[in-house]
Amino acid sequence: MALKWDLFCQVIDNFGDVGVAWRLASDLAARGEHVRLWIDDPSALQWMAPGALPPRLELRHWSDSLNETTVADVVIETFGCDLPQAFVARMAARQPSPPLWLNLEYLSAESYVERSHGLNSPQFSGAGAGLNKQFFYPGFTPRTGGLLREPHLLRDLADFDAQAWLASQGLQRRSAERIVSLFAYPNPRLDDLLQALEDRPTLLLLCPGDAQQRVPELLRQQAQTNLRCHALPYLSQSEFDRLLWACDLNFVRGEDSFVRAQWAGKPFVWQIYPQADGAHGPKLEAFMDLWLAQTSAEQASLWRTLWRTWNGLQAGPLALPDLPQAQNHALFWREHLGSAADLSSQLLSLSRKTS
Ligand code: TRH
Repeated sequence: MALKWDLFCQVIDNFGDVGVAWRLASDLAARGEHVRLWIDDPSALQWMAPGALPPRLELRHWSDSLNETTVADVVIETFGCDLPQAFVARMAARQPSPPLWLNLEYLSAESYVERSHGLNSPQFSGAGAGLNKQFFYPGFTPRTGGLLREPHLLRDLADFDAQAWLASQGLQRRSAERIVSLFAYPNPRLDDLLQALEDRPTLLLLCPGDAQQRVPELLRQQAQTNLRCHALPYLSQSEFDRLLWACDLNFVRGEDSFVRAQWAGKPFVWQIYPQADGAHGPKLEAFMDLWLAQTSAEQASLWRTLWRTWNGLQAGPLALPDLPQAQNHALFWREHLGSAADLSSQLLSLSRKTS
């Protein structure tokens, strides 16, 4: 029987919070669950998820939760956002069967994730006294909560026609041209990346952001260039996925586009969300350890150097490794990830065990 879900999302900055929450909410709803998605700032959904809401998905403003009288079977707070106390009090009052309360954490390949996934945090005081909150960690290994992967994703990928999709965006690959997408935080190595891409004809597709201003300025200073640039508008999430599927190399950032680049099965470069305490360095290394474990030492070293350089964690030249070789690895990695249980399936089985 379908369950009811309350999914809370607080937008801290950028688009990752809302991007992950929307994907999860729509995946659960598409699988027959009833989902209320509570967001404090839904503005990005106008372009990320335009059109009518999918069946069984309700969108609510965070502040509406204060007046809400019902509490769903499962309550998920994303990324440790603290739930409104009035709502928590109603969760505690939902007796004899309080909701399954989960904190969906940030994605990381670090070893603490396997240790922390599923840990309980019994609430001894406050509005939620008597309740238990459980940590749910997404991840890349079987002892984690997995990654978001809609049931139709791999089928859609197999049926995808890159040329037709590019044409739908008014784009066409020229002969021998490489297509690269760029979704990035402001990056002092942008100029070096453009230099590295000069080695052959390249169509560079720029997502909204700092690079859309800077790349044309940087290229204007060159007499001749192999780069053809195109500024993209904000795409819907499903069109954004297709952008990644259509390119030969994707530069992505944050959390959600980082995962989608892996499903795209194309070589990619991850710009990790920088943290003031430097915690992003070990997080980047932990992912590279997993991802590059099955590649040759030479390939691994080239990709490590590129990723560290793009992330400002290593000085020196920024060079692109051989893409066809990396393409094989990207397909291998996607198949490897695809053999694990996806995040929504894991949530569904957890919710059935406990409700
Ligand atoms: O925007 P981000 O940098 O988000 C970040 C990270 O999630 C970070 O870990 C988190 O701490 C911080 O937010 C608060 O990158 P991310 O995670 O890739 O999210 C971008 C979302 O925007 C993703 O769902 C894809 C979507 N998107 C589109 O749908 N269309 C577009 O045209 C573009 C450029 C992005």
